Amino acid sequence: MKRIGISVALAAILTAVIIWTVGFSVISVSAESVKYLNGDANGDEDVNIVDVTVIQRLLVESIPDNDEMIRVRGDVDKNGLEIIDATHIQRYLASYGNPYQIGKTLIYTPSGSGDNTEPTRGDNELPEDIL
Ligand SMILES: [Ca+2]
Ligand SMILES: [Ca+2]
Repeated sequence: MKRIGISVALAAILTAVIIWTVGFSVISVSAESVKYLNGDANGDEDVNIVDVTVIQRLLVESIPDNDEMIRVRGDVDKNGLEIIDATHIQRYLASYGNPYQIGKTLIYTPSGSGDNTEPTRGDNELPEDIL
């Protein structure tokens, strides 16, 4: 009878450790995910001409991107930050269409395992309506 009691106690302790570990992992993963507005390069929760300027300045290395989030938020077509991303934002601001979900809330997960909604069109490919 004493052995059964010890086994039950060990099982309870093991279960508690597993629950604590799994719970901690879930908290860690969710803490890494970041919501952002696609195209909001400076992270002020608005997409406007300042974001175009921030992208241009980052590309000529006149401002730093310490946490790499300017590149994430400004890369509207999700193929790396390039000057065409600034152009896409300018076109969005001028109401020439929005094929890259600019202004939509997306989720960035640094590991790449989460929902990094990818409105990808292709490498530097312009929307057909401007070609
Ligand atoms: Ca902004
Ligand atoms: Ca891009």
